Amino acid sequence: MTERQFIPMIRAAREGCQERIRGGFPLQEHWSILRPAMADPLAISLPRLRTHLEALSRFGRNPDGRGITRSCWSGAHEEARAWLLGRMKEAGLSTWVDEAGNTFGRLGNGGPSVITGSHIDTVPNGGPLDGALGVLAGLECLQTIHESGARTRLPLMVVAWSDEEGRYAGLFGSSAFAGKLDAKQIPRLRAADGERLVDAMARAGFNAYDAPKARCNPKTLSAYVELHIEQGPHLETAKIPIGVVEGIVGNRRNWVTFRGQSDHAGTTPMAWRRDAFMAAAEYALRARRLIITKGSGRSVTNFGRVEVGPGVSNIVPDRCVLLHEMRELEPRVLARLERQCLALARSVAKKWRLKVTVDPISKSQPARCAPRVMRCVEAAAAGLKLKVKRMPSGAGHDAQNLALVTDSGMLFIPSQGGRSHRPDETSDWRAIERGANTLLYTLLELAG
Ligand code: HGY
Ligand code: MN
Ligand code: MN
Repeated sequence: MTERQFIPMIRAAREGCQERIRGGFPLQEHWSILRPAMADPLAISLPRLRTHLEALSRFGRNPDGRGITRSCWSGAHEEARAWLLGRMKEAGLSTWVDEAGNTFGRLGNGGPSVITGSHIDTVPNGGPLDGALGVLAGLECLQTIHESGARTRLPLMVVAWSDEEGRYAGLFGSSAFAGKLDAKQIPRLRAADGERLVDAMARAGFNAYDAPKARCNPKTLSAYVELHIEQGPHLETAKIPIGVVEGIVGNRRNWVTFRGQSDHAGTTPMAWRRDAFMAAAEYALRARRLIITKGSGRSVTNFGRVEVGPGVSNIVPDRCVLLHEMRELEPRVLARLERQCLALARSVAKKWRLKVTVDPISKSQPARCAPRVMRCVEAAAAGLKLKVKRMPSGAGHDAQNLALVTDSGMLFIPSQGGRSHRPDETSDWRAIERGANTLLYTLLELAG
């Protein structure tokens, strides 16, 4: 069938489909009409996407050749940003970087944009797909559309959001874009090792105090959709290729500092000791229990860092700092758990006759994904004859900030063994191709 023949079909199907969107019908018929009719249906180039994923994974590759450490604003990250801008230009996109370090590529003009993307920063010793997949699959989709000569009704954009992993502040770039960045916090933001955000950004050529200027005008946006690896075991276990994200957990990250009394570790009677480490250890175990038993059943918590001072064998610790985070999909449950943990910290400190302070680092709100975006992902998957599963995201993502300013959603592909935030994070190439093609048709649907 030639293009001349199937264009009218597209128009008819689209009328029908817009009808269905208004009427709330699923879009499945839309794509089942279209795709078989299309002589050579649009598809991403897996070889090119693979080349780009492998190239990006080399920036910040650890000396042992396994994990990747590409923290935002680091030399490796800024080299990766320059490389990405080059690929965006090659793909025919107009490009720019905003004051919060978000890297943009755009195809088309006029009208509110349909945005896709993710992040190119990684956790320390992380894997090659977390974030990178969403940015490079998004770029691949825009390049495929551009090369096909197809013109969408709305412009398309692909973005790499800065510091999603939160070395300094979680979801930093998309928070600034969504107008959520608290300017007063900027001088206080620092990494767990003490390095200040202001210094890290200055080294990369950015003025951290300008970051709030990255705030978007929501009227210039039509929708956001992000492709990401699931980072958990559910899709692989269920043998389902595409996850349609219904909601994204909120996160509370705090420093919990217990201050006691240093004493001789040999001569001080055990009952006399005001041992900061012991109080912190009791708090950690009881907070974990509280979140498991009093949360939603999906609530989770983690203690990713412990600092004990003065840190020598023969002195009773007088200071212990915990890096404590908790996550939950229901806003009220998350707020209650944070309050209960604060009360627990105070009661443990009292029991051990020492002081405790809880200092917030970052907080993100849980977000519900937009039904319109979810339906478009499901229609695109149906057109590709791929089964889908609606599910929550236990990981935080930039999409939850975009939900504050536009219709926002996500799609997942399975992670092998559910592994992520570790060097052996991986998904198979067929899964990556399915995810990227589903993203392609989701973008075509959202951008008309
Ligand atoms: O930590 C997270 O949830 C995400 O991977 N940034
Ligand atoms: Mn991620
Ligand atoms: Mn991550």
